[in-house]
Amino acid sequence: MKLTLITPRQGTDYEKNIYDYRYVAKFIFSKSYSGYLLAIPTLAALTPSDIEVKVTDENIEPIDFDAPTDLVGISVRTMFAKRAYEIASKFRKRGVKVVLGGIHTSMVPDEACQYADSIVVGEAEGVWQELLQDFKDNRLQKVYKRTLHPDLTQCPMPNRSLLKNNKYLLHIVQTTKGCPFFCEFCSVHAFDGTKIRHRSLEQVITDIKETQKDGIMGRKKAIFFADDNIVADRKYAKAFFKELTSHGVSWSCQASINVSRDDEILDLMAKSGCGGILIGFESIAEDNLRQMNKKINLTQNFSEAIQKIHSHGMLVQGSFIVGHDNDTKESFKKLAEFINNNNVLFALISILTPFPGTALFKRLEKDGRILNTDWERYDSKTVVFKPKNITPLELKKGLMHVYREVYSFKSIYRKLKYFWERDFWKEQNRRNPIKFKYRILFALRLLTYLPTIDFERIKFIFKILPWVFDKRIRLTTIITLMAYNDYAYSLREE
Ligand code: B12
Repeated sequence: MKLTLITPRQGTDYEKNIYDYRYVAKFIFSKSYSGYLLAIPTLAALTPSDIEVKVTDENIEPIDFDAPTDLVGISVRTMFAKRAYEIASKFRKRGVKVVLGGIHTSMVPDEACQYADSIVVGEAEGVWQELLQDFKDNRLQKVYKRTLHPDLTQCPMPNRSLLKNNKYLLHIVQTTKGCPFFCEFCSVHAFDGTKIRHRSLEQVITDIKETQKDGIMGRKKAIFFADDNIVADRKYAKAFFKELTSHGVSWSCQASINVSRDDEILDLMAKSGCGGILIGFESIAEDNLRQMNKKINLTQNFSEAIQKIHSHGMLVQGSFIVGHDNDTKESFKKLAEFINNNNVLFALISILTPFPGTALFKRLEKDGRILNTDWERYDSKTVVFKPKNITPLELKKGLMHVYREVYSFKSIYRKLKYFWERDFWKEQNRRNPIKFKYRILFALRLLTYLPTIDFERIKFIFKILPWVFDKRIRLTTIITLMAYNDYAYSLREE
């Protein structure tokens, strides 16, 4: 039996997605993509060995719709649900049975059922083998749903051997699942549960060792931990970071803001190779935080938290949402100033998006404020609901304003200088030095960006050129920031 597992591409202008790093890869003439969906190697690992598995990620390769296959499994998130349904329809037309799974499928099962022969609601562990057996026995059910969340210590290690690993810049690993918070815009508590479940340290370390077998530009690949909050279970997290320290891994993660209260944990994170922590600040206005029920953020001074994390040698990647009910036209300027004044080098700004299954979706739907459910537009940079105090166009323009303010070359340079003056990347550069030949290549590549009429860019390139040969800077950081500048200016009003 042949099974094909598919990741659909992310929207039509998916190349202009701040998360996908194609922009960054382009700088080094690479076609690499950020990272795979962990669901795919997870499903591959759960599949019995007598089944031949093929994996296709449409973000890095086209789908062969004529390839021989008996069953297709597609992972679905809202922003690529439309494409997932198109793919499913094409295979079904050919008579191939299709199974859909993932967060979107689980939040709108009735919709997903229309496009599939079978769906999995929730996590696949514990139902996937049953589904495959039913398929073999020709009695595939329409819906498979597990009532209890799986014990992660009993789950197999993801099987990454089928992925085209050389096409990805990062590896994705997970240590825990679940989230005890009930933020209005998020569906994680409904999907993964509120109790933190974790894999055993042995499982995680074995998994990590496996990922360190391949590299990029002569280095081992960095890891992004797909936990919602890597420090949710502090005792476990500390034990894990201690264990990780001897493995020489570079990594980044998501964590809640209260991580900044614990110097011991920050120290362990930095020592074990953490270079950046993505924190969901969501809004700098208290009334917004209250409305979205993000209680944890109300207990902390954001500026102090950022400074504390920076003082441990880790960058804060700040995630902010615009379009809350208390946001006005003035909010965008304030947000851009906050990001710049606090030296948040990497800021991710999203338009509030009512993903299905969230309390936010229910509230806006009840109030007749959902403008459309064209899932392709649920990409966090398109307005899909009626904002309260501003128009949809003002919201989009506000997003563009913030991006352009924080990623203007002037402001990138100012922030880079701040970190350069403090020799911020000392430890990372010692651990992972950049070879001289790469510095030369980098300088030459920068020069190719000169024939442009963008004077800010020209000034920036001349100012940072000497830094390229300075050990205090990280070239990957410069590349990423230049890519983000491109992204900021690629945003359109509609
Ligand atoms: C890691 C992560 C990221 C990483 C991405 C890394 C990557 N390559 O995946 C980063 C930080 C870049 C990111 C960014 C964003 N993310 Co995100 N992210 C996550 C997170 C925390 C974990 C996902 C993960 O890897 N889980 C581990 C795997 C193993 O679990 P899984 O994918 O759910 O798969 C299981 C089941 O779903 C099922 N399954 C999945 N697929 C299939 C397929 C079949 C056939 C079957 C049978 C079963 C099945 O079985 C699997 C095993 O149990 C989730 C939250 C969460 N806890 O799920 C949010 C989440 C997926 N992200 C979300 C969002 C909104 C975003 C952003 C839009 C945020 C923003 N505002 O900018 C961006 C968009 C990026 C993009 N364009 O895709 C939402 C998506 C909501 C939705 N309805 O689609 C989630 C659910 C969080 C939330 N707030 O609700 N994200």
